[in-house]
Amino acid sequence: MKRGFGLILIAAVVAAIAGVLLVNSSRPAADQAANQTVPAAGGETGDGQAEADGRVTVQGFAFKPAVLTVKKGTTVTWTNRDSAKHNVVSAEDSPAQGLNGPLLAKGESYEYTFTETGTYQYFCEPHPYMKGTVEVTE
Ligand SMILES: [Cu+2]
Repeated sequence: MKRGFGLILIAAVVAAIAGVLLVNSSRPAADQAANQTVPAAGGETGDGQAEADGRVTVQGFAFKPAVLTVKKGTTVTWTNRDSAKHNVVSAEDSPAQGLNGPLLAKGESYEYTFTETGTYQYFCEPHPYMKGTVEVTE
């Protein structure tokens, strides 16, 4: 009788431990699933914004990204993050023209809306080695 009760107690403890292990092993899987949906949702939002507008950062005497592809009708914003002044001007031999921004101080931006498709090559007048391209597609 006493021994039978002991076996039941051990069985109950084993069952309880197994239950805890099961719950713990299923939790990380649930966390992983939750974590996986967050970046996926963020990525979709980022893609949507990339189609709606374009951004180029002017930093370290370079345009980032150096080549940006956008759809026709997109407004691209260049923002200077350098202490040095930069501008955005169409290269003379660029297939598509139209970029002619002012010298931008740190934190200032230049916007241009691309209403025609084409390859827009540009550079920075004070630093002609700074070059960038915007590919505008249908
Ligand atoms: Cu420059």
